Amino acid sequence: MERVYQRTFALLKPGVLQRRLVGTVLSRIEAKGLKIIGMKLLWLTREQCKVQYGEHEGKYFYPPLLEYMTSGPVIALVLAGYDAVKTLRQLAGPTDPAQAPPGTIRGDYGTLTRYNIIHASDSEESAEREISLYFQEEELHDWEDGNTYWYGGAR
Ligand code: 3AN
Repeated sequence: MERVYQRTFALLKPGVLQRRLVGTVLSRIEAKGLKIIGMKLLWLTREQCKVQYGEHEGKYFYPPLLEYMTSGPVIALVLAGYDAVKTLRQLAGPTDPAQAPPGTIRGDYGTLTRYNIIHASDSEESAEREISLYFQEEELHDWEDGNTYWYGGAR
């Protein structure tokens, strides 16, 4: 199947900052070969959070999800690479960290679903929608360096 050079979106959740794991999680993302093309420290408002997680409104975990996601700052990331959406979802692991295998970010650093470390977009459409919630296009900077070869060649 042809690989698609694409962007994806991630949020490192408040617990990642509070546990001083930002560098650790970023290292995992970088080591995989995904390219950071946008990054921001944000403290989400309830309104932003409702837009982010609107599809879950009405579910039992929705109110605590909003509570948690607005409890402290998050890191918003735009990542680029071949099959970036799938690659990041695989690296993040399943939603429930107890089911996430060791070697995945959720499997290695999380225990509870509510505090599952990272949000990763589930499709290219969601990624583009989520990117536009937090970033202007001028704030994103794609780039190439000598390592591009190892991650699929030039775009
Ligand atoms: P994912 O983040 O793996 O795409 P979603 O979209 O089903 O999973 O859930 C969004 C977020 O809602 C999760 N990252 C998690 O924080 C929270 N969540 C989902 N399911 C549960 C649950 N059963 N209990 C508590 N929180 C949940």
